Amino acid sequence: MAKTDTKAKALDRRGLTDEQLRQMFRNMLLQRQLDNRGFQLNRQGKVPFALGSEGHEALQAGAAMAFERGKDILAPYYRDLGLALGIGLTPYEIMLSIFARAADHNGGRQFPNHYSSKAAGLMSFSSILAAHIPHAVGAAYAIKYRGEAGRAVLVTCGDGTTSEGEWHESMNFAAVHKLPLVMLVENNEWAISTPLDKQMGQPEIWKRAAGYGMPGKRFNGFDPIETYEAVKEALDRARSGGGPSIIEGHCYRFLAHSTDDNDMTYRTKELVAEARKNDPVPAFEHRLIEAGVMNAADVEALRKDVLRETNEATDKAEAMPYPQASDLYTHLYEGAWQPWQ
Ligand SMILES: Cc1ncc(C[n+]2csc(CCOP(=O)(O)OP(=O)(O)O)c2C)c(N)n1
Ligand SMILES: [Mg+2]
Repeated sequence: MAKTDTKAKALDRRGLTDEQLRQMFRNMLLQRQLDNRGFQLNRQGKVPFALGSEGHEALQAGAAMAFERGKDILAPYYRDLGLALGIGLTPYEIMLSIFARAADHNGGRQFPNHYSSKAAGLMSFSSILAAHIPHAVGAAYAIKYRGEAGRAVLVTCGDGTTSEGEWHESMNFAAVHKLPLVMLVENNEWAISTPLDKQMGQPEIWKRAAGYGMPGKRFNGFDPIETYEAVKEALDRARSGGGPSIIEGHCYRFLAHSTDDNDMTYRTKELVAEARKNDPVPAFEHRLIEAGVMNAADVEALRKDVLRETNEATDKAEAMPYPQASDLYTHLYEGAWQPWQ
């Protein structure tokens, strides 16, 4: 790795070490590579569906760095590839989910991109927008009820999801009971084809926090360091008995909503190209090189390593068997009872 050059431009690193900065950057490269792979596999007819986090890389790598493994609980939503990777899931585990293989933690029975891992503290979640938020609030309630100091729940969702009734009810309940919860909103300006100004009359979601009686904050979700700082501050507060908060990271959805969506029916190429000028991946690469944390050869080596890991994960997961019809009801009903009996 590059030695810190005395002439290097100082980086406002908010306490993050060189190693943590490189880890965040690797996570961002891996997100992009795996995103790409999902779309490629879909076009090859090998997986029925894929969904990308392009534009969310910095936000998710920064947030994951603030998560305490073995203590905190993550209740994510479907676009959280980088959060899943950042708290310890492997590309192989991600690929098992995308390929819907039996060895997936959900037995290959979940919707693709809906990862879960008990070992990593990642809660299983639903495709129904906001349905996971009351569950996350319940987990935070359990932490408080049991007096488990130093733990918190990090729950995430998109901008559109904040319009759901469950979102409001959950925030209210969390505030009343001062639960150890952080509501992280990933504002990418779109909810499939619905732009932010057709979703809400007041576009700064973090400002709603005051209405519930909790702290709120907005940060630049294209900056992983700023994200890390905002998420860490909110998680530290929650872990130490200071109650919940709503924090909002601003980013952008560079790809279509999913492989089932054609975004050119509701937005223009020019609009996306304009947002891409602030692409967080090359921007962070540039900052790390400028600060002497990495050099161009380090970045090249990292890119190759990420591609190798993605290729190996793809081949290994693809070779695994699908779930069998005979285990369709496993984990659904207690004992050997079958619904048709
Ligand atoms: C209750 C409910 N309504 C509608 C949908 C269909 N749907 C799936 S994703 C989505 C958009 C959500 O947008 P946002 O919360 O901003 O997240 P993003 O996809 O932009 O990351 C919609 C409307 C759903 N899954 N659940
Ligand atoms: Mg959105």
